[in-house]
Amino acid sequence: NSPETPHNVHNLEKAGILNKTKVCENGKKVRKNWGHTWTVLHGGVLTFHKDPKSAVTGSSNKTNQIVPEVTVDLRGATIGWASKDKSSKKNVLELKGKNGVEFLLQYDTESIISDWHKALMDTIRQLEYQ
Ligand code: I3S
Repeated sequence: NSPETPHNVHNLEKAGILNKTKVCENGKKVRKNWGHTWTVLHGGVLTFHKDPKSAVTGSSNKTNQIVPEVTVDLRGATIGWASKDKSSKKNVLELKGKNGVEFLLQYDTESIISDWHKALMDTIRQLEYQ
């Protein structure tokens, strides 16, 4: 983070495992590929990491398997509960980035996904005022 990043953005940080799939890229629908992803919210950016199980690695060192895969700039992004037609799963969030990228984020435990919803909403809102 640059020194001029407001303090309130630094505070809005979160990390955890989420079930996620991309559904759109450059505004075009792509095939779903659900997977559990180590997800980090930091400094107004959401980063998804490669699923350790699917990461290609010649090493048994687990730390080598945590590889950033996708970042979503939350500036100008939208977050909300996905409508029922988007997925048969429960507790599904829809994250739309400004560049036509769209993800579904899901977790069976409602409190966990609700916390992500709040954190993402707050971050997106804070970024509007910068
Ligand atoms: O929106 P869809 O096409 O019903 O999504 C399902 C498919 O992606 C399916 O895989 P196939 O592409 O092999 O059919 C997945 O296994 C399902 O999980 C997807 O639906 P849900 O409702 O789970 O998002």
